[in-house]
Amino acid sequence: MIPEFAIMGHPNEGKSSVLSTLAEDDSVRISDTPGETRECRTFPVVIDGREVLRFTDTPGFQNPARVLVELRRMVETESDPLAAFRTFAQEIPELHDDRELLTPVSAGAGIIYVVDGSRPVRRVDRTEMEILRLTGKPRMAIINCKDGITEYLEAWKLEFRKNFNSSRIFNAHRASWAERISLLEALKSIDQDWQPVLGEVVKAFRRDWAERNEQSATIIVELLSTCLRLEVRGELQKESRLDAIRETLLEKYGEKLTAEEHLAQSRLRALYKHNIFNYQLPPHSLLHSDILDERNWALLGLSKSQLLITGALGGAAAGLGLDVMTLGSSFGLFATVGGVLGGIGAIWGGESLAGQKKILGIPLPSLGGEQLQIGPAKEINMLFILLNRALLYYRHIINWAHGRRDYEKVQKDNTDENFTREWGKERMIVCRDYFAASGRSEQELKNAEEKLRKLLVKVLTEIGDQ
Ligand SMILES: Nc1nc2c(ncn2[C@@H]2O[C@H](COP(=O)(O)OP(=O)(O)OP(=O)(O)O)[C@@H](O)[C@H]2O)c(=O)[nH]1
Ligand SMILES: [Mg+2]
Repeated sequence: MIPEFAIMGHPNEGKSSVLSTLAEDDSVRISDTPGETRECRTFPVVIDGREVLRFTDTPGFQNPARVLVELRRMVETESDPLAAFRTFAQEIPELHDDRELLTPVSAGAGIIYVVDGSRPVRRVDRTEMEILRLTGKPRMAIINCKDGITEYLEAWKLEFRKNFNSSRIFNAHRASWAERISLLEALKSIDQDWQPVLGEVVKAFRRDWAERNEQSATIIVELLSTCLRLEVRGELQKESRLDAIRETLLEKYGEKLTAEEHLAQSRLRALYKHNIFNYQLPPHSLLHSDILDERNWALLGLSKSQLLITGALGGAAAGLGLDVMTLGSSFGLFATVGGVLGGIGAIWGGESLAGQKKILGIPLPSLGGEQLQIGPAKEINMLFILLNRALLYYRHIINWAHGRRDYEKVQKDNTDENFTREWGKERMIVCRDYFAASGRSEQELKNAEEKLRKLLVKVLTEIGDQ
């Protein structure tokens, strides 16, 4: 048996939004015009190619007062009052829509009743709740506080206690993965007969999520490996203007990094079923900035002690000096490349540049013959910039509810965070070994990649549970 729940309620309360978020389906039609949903439509939840659960979207009640009168009458006289009501309503045009919306329940679906809890309880709500109680089906009420106003919550809860087996607060726009799972867990309790099968559904959801985290970790490691090995070269002519070449090369390098990042982001989006997804990241997000933007390096890079753990200060300290770093200088690839090439530029008046392969222990850009090269990255901070950006994106994606469509209104609800800054020695060593392995044998690299991947699965799980 595949459990089915009909999402019911008054028009425009957020029924379709709740469904979209619960089923992770962004094809559900949502709009601020009451009456957007005109017919019942079922959305299956498919895991591993198998349908495990169904949600049915329904139109809002049109004529609840009349429905209640008729249904009460039928409860007195009929063994299957819902079926009797449907037969009766067939001949009455004004009950047509209400007849429609009761179809799934009449066929055995459980009820999820959605109200916008940011407004007071009205008489019509009591009428609707009474109708649902009379159906005798397992039912749960969901308070979807559209405007975040909570002063009416207690009054709603009081009503719900009378009419429902269980009630929950669930916001269609902000519900995270953890809240979705917790809602499904709660559904188990509304009917004993459903417990075993819903228990299996919850297990399937958890397995599926764990599997997606495995795949996300793979996507991120692939992104890192590609980006860290990335190289761009430019010809250096005697008459070349070094600063111009520097700019061009950096630009190319930055573009390639961005292209790889976008590719990984679109793979992550697909994995979390964001198909029509074109949401903009919060306007202030660092993800809008270029990977080589100095802000990134300051905010998403390593702390000083972490740099020490990873040995990244080895060459750099000599050149830049610790004091520069403690001043908060955005030490990293961009600054170094700028600095190094600035330095070369200064002596580019006829002097040979051959032999200037390493400056500050960082062979980028190195000068091989007539070529200038950026990459592969030799600065471990690069790994952390890319990683933190990937984790930021991951967090945006998993917490972006499918029912949320107000892309343009995205405010500061996601703060940028340096996920790795608090990482201790053990995790830093995994990263350092991975970074160092890129110059070693294929096998060593594979092993190090796998260790990092395993670490990332843990990290992603932590982010999801927050
Ligand atoms: N701010 C905010 N708006 C919400 C939330 N849930 C729904 N809305 C908005 O409320 C409006 C109605 O949402 P729908 O999900 O279409 O409501 P419905 O109950 O399915 O409406 P009908 O199909 O017309 O009965 C849309 O503009 C939604 O974006 C929420 O949690 N927060
Ligand atoms: Mg709707």
